[in-house]
Amino acid sequence: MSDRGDVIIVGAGFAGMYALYRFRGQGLNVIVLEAGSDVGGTWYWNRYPGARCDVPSLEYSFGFSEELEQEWDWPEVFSAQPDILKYANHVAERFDLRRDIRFNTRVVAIDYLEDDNLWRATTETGEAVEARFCVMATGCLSVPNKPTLPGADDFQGTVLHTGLWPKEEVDLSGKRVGIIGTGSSGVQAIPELAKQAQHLTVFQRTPVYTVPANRKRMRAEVQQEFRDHYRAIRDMQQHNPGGVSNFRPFRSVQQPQATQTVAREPVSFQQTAPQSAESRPNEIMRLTPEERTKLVAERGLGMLLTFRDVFTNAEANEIANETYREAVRNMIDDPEVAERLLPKTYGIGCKRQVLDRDFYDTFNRDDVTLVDLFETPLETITATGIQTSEGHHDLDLLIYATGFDAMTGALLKANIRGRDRQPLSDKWRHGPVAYLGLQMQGFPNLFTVTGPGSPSVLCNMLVAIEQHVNWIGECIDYLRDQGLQSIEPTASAETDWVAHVNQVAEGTMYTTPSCNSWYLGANISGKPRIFMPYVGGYSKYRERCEQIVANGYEGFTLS
Ligand code: N01
Repeated sequence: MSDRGDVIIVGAGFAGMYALYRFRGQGLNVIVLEAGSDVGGTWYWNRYPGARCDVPSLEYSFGFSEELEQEWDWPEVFSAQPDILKYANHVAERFDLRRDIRFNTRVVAIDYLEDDNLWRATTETGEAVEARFCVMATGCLSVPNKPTLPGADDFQGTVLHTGLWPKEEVDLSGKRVGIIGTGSSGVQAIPELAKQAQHLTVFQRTPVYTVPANRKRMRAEVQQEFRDHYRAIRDMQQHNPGGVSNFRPFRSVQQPQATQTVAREPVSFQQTAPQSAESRPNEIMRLTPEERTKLVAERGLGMLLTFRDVFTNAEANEIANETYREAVRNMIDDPEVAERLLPKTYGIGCKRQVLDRDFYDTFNRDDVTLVDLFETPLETITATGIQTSEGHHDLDLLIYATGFDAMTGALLKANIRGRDRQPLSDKWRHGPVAYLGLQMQGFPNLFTVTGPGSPSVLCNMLVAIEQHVNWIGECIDYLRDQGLQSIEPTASAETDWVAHVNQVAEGTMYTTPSCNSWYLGANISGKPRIFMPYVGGYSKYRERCEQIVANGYEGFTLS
């Protein structure tokens, strides 16, 4: 006997939480299934030391409740994981969300019951839940990637993954710690691990471009100014390609230039365009080598991201890359270590921008060793550490900071079967095919929040989530009002959208042949190489979604 609701939501991260709140408010009976023991999604699982967000917290927050906006205090400009998880918990309590969430409930299959036009979700304990609608709120970076390395099972020490970090305190004192991976997770964790461990060995494959993160405490005046302008700020987010307002407090900032530490210029991934034409020429090509070096020395590596041509012109990009490398050489005491840390095989802008706190300084510590896995490849993991071609590294604890099966991983892992029992894995064998990143043909009434082909990870996630959930909520209301039973895209709308997603990504730094990023699925062996998020910009995308609705759900079949 199955439980029956109107909507099944899979996942209780920010997407699932807002979807529950929104759909419940529409009078729907909602059942949320969550594998973790509590809310928070990515912020529930990624508890590794140093984890924090790369979008300012006043913007990376829900906009659906004015009361919530007014009552929540953020301690830092870019919050750390514990503070974001506190916020998620607060939202769950404030809106009494937990009563409709089944925790510790992992979904292992999702089947379309064609005769009844229902979706059935089956959990690993055999429990089944049925509903007319199914909303996958499973996140873009929620399935950790743990590469199969030779000898991995032999290791006798503790093994951890940054994306599955334990809730209990991990005591690193007196321990020899190894970490594999230098993406965003590794770069954030490394300085913190180095402070706690007896010795840290970093196993690096591809070096990273990373710029200093904003590390400012939140000032009450700035927070108040945001609160006073929140409606306008939310509106500005809707008109920005990255879903951020870039609102600059003016009342609360008395002497902006004089009070800032210029070498620690705040940089978020959306800030890739110059702020002011006079102070920052928007073409790096127009600066002399001396001017470039001076700019970076005085104002930090993040300045390289403010030149527009760095992202549009290969020559300008290489100038920025070389300026970056020169700056890193100056930061690292040991020239051999410096050389290993320099990215040389791809350019700035190909991957998700990494932000750090003291990443390079960490490699000047005596208790930190950098191992270059290209120079001295990993031969095997042993009972006591890692054997490379150059020697054995003794370890008590090994951390994988090896990323995620991004965008499609969680959807495919859920074993979704649509009409005629077609598995989603079959439909997506050459890469994800979806209309607007919201729905797939052959999977009626199943929606994906921030699915492949939508701005998702290239946008402030909270803004992207709210837009998708609102769209789905309105769609369900529309179907009910019209006495309709189902919605799904037409095959041609879906194909055209995928072609458009590919076309806008073409010619950008994201898709250059030298670029191997998780955006392209290049971090997972055998995954089709397709640029998965929509790079055309959030505001344009939102307008398109609205237009499609205004045109009577253009490209969808309603029945
Ligand atoms: O994962 P990654 P991540 N042997 O895929 C290495 C978000 N996030 O978890 O490049 C050795 O970027 C791999 O090396 P290579 C953010 O969107 C955000 O760090 O494949 N090494 C690479 O160095 C981010 O982009 C925040 O050669 C292996 C690393 O592991 C996304 O999550 C913080 C290997 C993986 O880097 C993913 O970041 C954290 C192998 N077999 C995460 N396999 C913030 O908000 C992989 N690697 C700031």
